[in-house]
Amino acid sequence: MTTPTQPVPGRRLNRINLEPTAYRGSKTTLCAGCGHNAITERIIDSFWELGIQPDQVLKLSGIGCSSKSPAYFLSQSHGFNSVHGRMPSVATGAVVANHKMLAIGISGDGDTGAIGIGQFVHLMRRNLPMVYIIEDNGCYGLTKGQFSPTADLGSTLKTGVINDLPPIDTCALAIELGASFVARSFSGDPKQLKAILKAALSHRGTAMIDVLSPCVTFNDHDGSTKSYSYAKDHEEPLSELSFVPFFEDITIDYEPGTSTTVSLHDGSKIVLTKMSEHYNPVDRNAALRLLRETTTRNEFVTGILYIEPDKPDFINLLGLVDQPLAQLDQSRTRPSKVALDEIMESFR
Ligand SMILES: Cc1ncc(C[n+]2csc(CCOP(=O)(O)OP(=O)(O)O)c2C)c(N)n1
Ligand code: SF4
Ligand SMILES: [Mg+2]
Repeated sequence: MTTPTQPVPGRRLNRINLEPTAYRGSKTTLCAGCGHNAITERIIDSFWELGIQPDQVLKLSGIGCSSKSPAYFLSQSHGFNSVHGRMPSVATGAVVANHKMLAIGISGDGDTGAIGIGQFVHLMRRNLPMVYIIEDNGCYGLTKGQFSPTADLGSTLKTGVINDLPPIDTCALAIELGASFVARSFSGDPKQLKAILKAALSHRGTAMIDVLSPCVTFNDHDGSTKSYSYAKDHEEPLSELSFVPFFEDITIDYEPGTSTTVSLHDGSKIVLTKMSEHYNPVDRNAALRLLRETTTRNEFVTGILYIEPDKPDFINLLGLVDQPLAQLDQSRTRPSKVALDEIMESFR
């Protein structure tokens, strides 16, 4: 267990008496200015502010610059850097083995949308309780900037090569497949990203967040739709988003009739104010329609696009006992000789 620091005047401690440094990892080796580093900072802030015990966290990833990120946060958590595109199956095994752990997976648009698309699809439809972040830069940063499947039609590489394939919208795909929390954000929008991350960490089910995260080395030029300037000019926040954790009693001011509150299973609340007219975040068809309409207008819509707080997660669906499988005695996980003999007998 991470040892709490003794309260010292002037030190910032969270509700479990840990300083922000207890949530940091090793020093980043990514390029200065890479969007992935900004996401790492917001992850550290969110875990610290929520007061999550670091050794109760599983960090998972695939391969890519993005997938290196778990090394840069929560050094006292459990981590597994899997094979390219195969993080969902490792996450599924780990969460089924111990559903008391809080799992967070970091992937890239290549790791998820190309080699890992098959695994992503099944993760979304299973509603495995975990936070799944795509650090989306529209390219394969680690292998020197080739187009990824989220690159927009007509966008260009630095060399001038034009992308002639349509993109995969990972948010639309996740909603279609049954993910119970789907959001989009931008690494350059720290306030919104932190609110979304905290809500995702408090949600029970798959929380999929696609975060536009510019690659400053290979994909931050005119002609890219995943650059800082393009994102700043085209971002359309769906609402103003506040997150109220279950352990805080905060009142949020808003004009009557202009807000929607979504309650999560642990008693935390997401308060969405200044919503786009008629938008209802619990309406799946509305979310898909919104994505289609805004994409057609070349808008990059951000916020919590869809949430279904009460959808049964994979652990409920499997009917697992409360005690983690990994901690059960063999007498409860292995059929006895008598039971096996009975089964064999039944095949005669
Ligand atoms: C099985 C396998 N195929 C291909 C590669 C080469 N490879 C490494 S990272 C990567 C793409 C990474 O792109 P993305 O997931 O978008 O991450 P980014 O680096 O952009 O953050 C590829 C194709 C690999 N490591 N393993
Ligand atoms: S190559 Fe691109 S994605 Fe990779 S660390 Fe550098 S800026 Fe980030
Ligand atoms: Mg990428």
